[in-house]
Amino acid sequence: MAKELVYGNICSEEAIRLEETYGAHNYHPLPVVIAKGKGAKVWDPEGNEYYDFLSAYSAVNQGHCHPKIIDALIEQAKTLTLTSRAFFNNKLGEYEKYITEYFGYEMMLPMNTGAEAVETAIKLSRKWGYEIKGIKQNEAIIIVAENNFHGRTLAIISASTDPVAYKNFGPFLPGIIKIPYNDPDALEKVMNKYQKRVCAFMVEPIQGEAGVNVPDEDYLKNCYNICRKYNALLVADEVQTGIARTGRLLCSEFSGIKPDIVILGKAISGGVLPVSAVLSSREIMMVIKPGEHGSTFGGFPLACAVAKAALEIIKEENLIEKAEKLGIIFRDELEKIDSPLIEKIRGKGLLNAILIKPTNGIEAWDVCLKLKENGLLAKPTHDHIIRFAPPLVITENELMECIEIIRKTFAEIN
Ligand code: IF1
Repeated sequence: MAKELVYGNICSEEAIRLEETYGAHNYHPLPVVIAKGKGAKVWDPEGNEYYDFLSAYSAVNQGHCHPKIIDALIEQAKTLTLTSRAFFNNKLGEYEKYITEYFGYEMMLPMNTGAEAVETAIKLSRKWGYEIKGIKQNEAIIIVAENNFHGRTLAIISASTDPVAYKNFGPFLPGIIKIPYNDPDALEKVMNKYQKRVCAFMVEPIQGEAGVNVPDEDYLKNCYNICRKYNALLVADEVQTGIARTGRLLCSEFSGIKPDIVILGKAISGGVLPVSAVLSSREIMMVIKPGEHGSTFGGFPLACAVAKAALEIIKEENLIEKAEKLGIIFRDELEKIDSPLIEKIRGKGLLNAILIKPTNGIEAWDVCLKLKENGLLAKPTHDHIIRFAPPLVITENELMECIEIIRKTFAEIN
């Protein structure tokens, strides 16, 4: 007998049936239905409570439905939502000034999804290559790292080494070279060979989808120096690692370098609206002239109000320091769990993962199902890796409660 409804008017079973009947099967969700979110917690329609350890892939760093962001959304929505860029408006310039000063860059280009911002960074890098570096027309090369994840558009999957992301979607974009991640020598070799044609090296400071793949401490700095040596741009995709997630405002700060171009998304809006941004110097950004790039909603007033509130929260609630402090506690406590299923624990700040060693037919998916039963939502990436990324607003007490849930789950599932 299904439990009575607490949130909304559709029960879990019906919600799943409707998605499976009418929606594309482009995901394989964990069998849980979320009807309400607040802070680090979510609830299903029957009122069962879970800790959210995915945070919509690091888009909800500020916690679900943060009141300050929701108030900003409602206030602005009553006044003006969208003008398009055919006209000026009274919110975009103020936001552009705020976000460029916030991250320490001269200019920004506002987009909506992370993938659109990545596409923007690719176009910007190529145009900079032709017009500033002097690369021959249609010869520009962008270097990327194997096992990357930058989004789902055709240009971006042309850079992917994951057959699940690119199979049967060809033909692909030319001018992309893939090299091993965390291997500066591989970058040096390709840069040297194609030095007149390379416009950029685009890389995630930590590879999220690849399973929270943390490179050597000096990796990004070495890549930065190689880019300087060959007059190419270092483009950091911080869509997932940015906005305090790893214990710094930007993960690239750990390397002590400032990427030439930074790509932001997800938690810029605290998960309330799709908001993304590309940040760079004036010299780079000004290669794009009126009419050469844009989007209907890019930088719309509603997004400006929401993003400004979401970024203010990061500082007001000290979420950078919190992510670093709680991340250390989280990894230390996970290391104490004695289970044949746990092969490795890795991460930075509150972006962490457990590499599962399939044992007695038990896999990461089974662990996630048991975690769900015990009140914590996490999902495997690449079969055997469970990513743990709670909202950064999680309290230390809540985190300790979650560590107990994880400990209990591994004890039960062996
Ligand atoms: C899916 C993955 C994460 C990203 C980085 C750009 C984008 C993403 C580093 C594009 C988006 C999302 C997309 C979502 C699942 C999730 C994901 F598993 F796909 F790879 F987080 F790891 N750069 N990542 O992580 O941003 O266009 O989605 O706004 O596509 O399944 P987007």
